[in-house]
Amino acid sequence: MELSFRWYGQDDPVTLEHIRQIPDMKQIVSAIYDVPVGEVWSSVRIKELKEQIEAAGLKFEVVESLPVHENIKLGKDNRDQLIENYKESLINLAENGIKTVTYNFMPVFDWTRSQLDYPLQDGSNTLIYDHNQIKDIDPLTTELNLPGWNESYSREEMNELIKAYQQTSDEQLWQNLTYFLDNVLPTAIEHDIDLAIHPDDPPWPIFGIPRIIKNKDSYERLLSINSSKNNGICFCTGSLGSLAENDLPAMIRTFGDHIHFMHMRNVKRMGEYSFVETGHLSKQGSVDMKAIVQALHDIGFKGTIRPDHGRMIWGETGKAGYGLYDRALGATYINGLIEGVSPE
Ligand code: CS2
Ligand code: MN
Repeated sequence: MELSFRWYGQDDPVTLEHIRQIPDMKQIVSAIYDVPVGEVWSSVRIKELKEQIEAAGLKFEVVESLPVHENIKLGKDNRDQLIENYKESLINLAENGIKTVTYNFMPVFDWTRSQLDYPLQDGSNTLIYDHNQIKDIDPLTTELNLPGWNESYSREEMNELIKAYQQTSDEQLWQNLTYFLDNVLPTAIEHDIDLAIHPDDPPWPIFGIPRIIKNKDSYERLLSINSSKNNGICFCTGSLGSLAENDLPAMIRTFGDHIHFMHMRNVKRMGEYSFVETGHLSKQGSVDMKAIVQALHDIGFKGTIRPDHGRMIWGETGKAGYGLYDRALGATYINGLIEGVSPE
C-alpha cells in the first residue's frame, strides 16, 4: 500500500513541495487537464508531467482520470474513433511507466453536491449532498454550480447531453460500458495497464439520469464483462459509503484482486439519500475506516491509496474538497491505521 495525493497540476494552489512534506507521501495522482476530452494524451506531455513530479521527489504511476468522452457513454456514431484515441493514450501512458488509469462512467455531472461550503460545528466547511434540495431541480433550467462539472461545455451543449441521458436506460448505459471495455481492455492487458473505474457519486440516479456503478451487484456485472484483473476498480469509500446497504470491508474482500486504487474518506449519512463529508476518522462518520484498512491488509492490497476529499480548515481556500490541510490530516490518519494493522 503506497500513499498518494491528488494534484491538479501547475494551477493547483497546493504545491508538490508541500505535498512531499506529508509523512510517508510517495506518489502523485494527476492528469493532463488542458487536452480536450476525447483527444490523445501525447507521450511528450505525459513525460513532462512525470518529470515534474519526479523532480519533487515523488512518483507518478496512477492517472486520475483519463476521461471517457460523453459520446462513448452515449454510444454515438463516432465512438470508435474516440475509443481508438483512448487506446493510444493508454499506450502512451504505459510507455511512461503508468500502471493504473482511473476513469468513470458517470453521465455529464461526475460528482454532485448540493453545497460546497456547508459550515460544520467545529468551524470548518465541507461538501454536503441533501437529496431534498437536488431531487426537484430541473437541470435543464437551473443554473448549477457543481464540483465535477466540465466547464468546457456551453449551456446548450450541456442541455443536449442531459436530454440524451434522460432518454438512456441503465441497460443501455451498461451496453455502452461493455462496448468500451471490450474494445479497450485488450490494449490495457497488452500494455499492462490496470483500468480502475470510480463509482458513481452519489451512487443513485440524479436528475432523471442513470447511474450504474453503485454497489456489489454493479461490480459483479462489471467483472462479468471481463474477469481480467486489468478490468479494475477504484474503490471510493466516500462514494460507496453514502449508500447504507454497501458493506465496504466485505466488498473489498470479494473484489480484492480487481481493486487497484483506494480513495479514503468518510461521510455521515443523514437519512436515506443525504450525507455530509466529515473528517476522515471512523467516529466522525458512517464509514468504518479501520475495518476497511484491516480488509485491505487481509487481502494483501498492493495498490495505491489516497485521502479523497477534505474539509476546508484553518482558513484555507481553494478547490472544494481538494485543499492541502485536511487531506494531509487524512493521509496521516490513514498512515496510523496502516501501522496499526501491519506493525512490521
Ligand atoms: C471525485 C471525482 O470522489 C472523487 O474522487 O473527486 O472527481 C473522481 O476523482 C472522478 O470521478 C474519477 O474519475
Ligand atoms: Mn473518490
